[in-house]
Amino acid sequence: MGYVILFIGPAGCGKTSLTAALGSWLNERGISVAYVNLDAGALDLPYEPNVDVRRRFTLESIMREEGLGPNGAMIKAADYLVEIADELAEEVNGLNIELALIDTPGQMEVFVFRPSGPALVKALLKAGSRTVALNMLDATITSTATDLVVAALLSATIRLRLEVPTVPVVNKVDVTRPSIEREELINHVKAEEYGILSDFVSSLAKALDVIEIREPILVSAKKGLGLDILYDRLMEVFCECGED
Ligand SMILES: Nc1nc2c(ncn2[C@@H]2O[C@H](COP(=O)(O)OP(=O)(O)OP(=O)(O)O)[C@@H](O)[C@H]2O)c(=O)[nH]1
Ligand SMILES: [Mg+2]
Repeated sequence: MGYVILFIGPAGCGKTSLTAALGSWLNERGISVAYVNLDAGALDLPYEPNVDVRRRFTLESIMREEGLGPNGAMIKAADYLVEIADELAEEVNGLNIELALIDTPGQMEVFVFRPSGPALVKALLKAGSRTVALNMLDATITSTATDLVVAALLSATIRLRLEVPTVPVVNKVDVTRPSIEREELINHVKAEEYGILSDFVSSLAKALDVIEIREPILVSAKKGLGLDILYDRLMEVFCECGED
């Protein structure tokens, strides 16, 4: 049985960079990792993928062969992922490594809200892999308390769609660091928004406590910041999800 980390997040938040950065960090500490690329549109990757969806199809091949534009091809690629989910999961589970790092397609909504993400997770669990989803956000567009509540909400949404534990992560903190004092969060939210929306976001902040979505981990894939804290949190979550 292997451990699997899925890197999920909006376009450009740093999924590919963090996959590579965490992989190198783990390798330097003697932990063997495998890289899995699920992005059919990726060109150059900063890591050498052990499993790569592009060996089966690319966005370009789909566009050319099926006469589709980039958006149609992206959706098609996600749908093909459903068909090969079991094969990919077996391939990942067959690797002789401690951790598999799975870099997901650029557009998270295609992965999370269409059937491909849930199908892949189901296949990974069936193949015996213990799986955690890292849900990533970009610090440069996550600066307010309300943004952090939205981040936690997104984490809850991913957990509900994929049915695996999630760890919220804010990347690019070398550029800017959001303030995340938990006790202050609701007051911050109140200060940021007014009227109905304020009450709504405050209620969300409280509701998220109930399902124990925790504060995001602040990292920088570029500078290698926060990777030790991220690793500790991941290990905690892997232990917790192994208890049932
Ligand atoms: N400053 C800074 N830039 C970063 C960091 N991580 C990634 N980037 C930059 O953000 C851009 C996108 O990074 P990627 O790793 O390709 O992000 P991604 O989420 O894989 O992107 P898509 O797969 O295209 O959606 C690149 O220009 C990276 O150099 C970081 O920690 N700090
Ligand atoms: Mg990427």
